[in-house]
Amino acid sequence: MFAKSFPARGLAVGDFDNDGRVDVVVANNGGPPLILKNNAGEGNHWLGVRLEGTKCNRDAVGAWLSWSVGGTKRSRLKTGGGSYLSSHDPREVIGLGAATKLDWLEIKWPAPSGRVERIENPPVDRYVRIVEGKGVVS
Ligand SMILES: [Ca+2]
Repeated sequence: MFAKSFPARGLAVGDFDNDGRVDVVVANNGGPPLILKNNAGEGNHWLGVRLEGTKCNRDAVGAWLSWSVGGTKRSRLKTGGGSYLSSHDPREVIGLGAATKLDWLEIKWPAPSGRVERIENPPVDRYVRIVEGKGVVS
């Protein structure tokens, strides 16, 4: 809850300082944006991924990301946005908490591809670029 009200019209999330903690920007009608820097979870581990489709759409919107940390599996749908006139950071951040290792990461690329790629022991605490059909390229 905020101490004051804002004429907010759109919200986008993204890691604008590349520290692996996802920040928030709120667009305000007729005023400056509100920027909320995420200071939580310092010292936790993470992996940031930039998906690049070749057969599917280039931003891989609609891809399913699944991963395992310490044997616990989670998954998430990659979206392009969801708020008024806003689009999110195209990168996804996978939080690992105190874990220092990601067991694996699996990407199910959206139609018309449908390809499933599994990356064993991906790097952590950095951003990587994953190209459809080529795995981690940088
Ligand atoms: Ca951040």
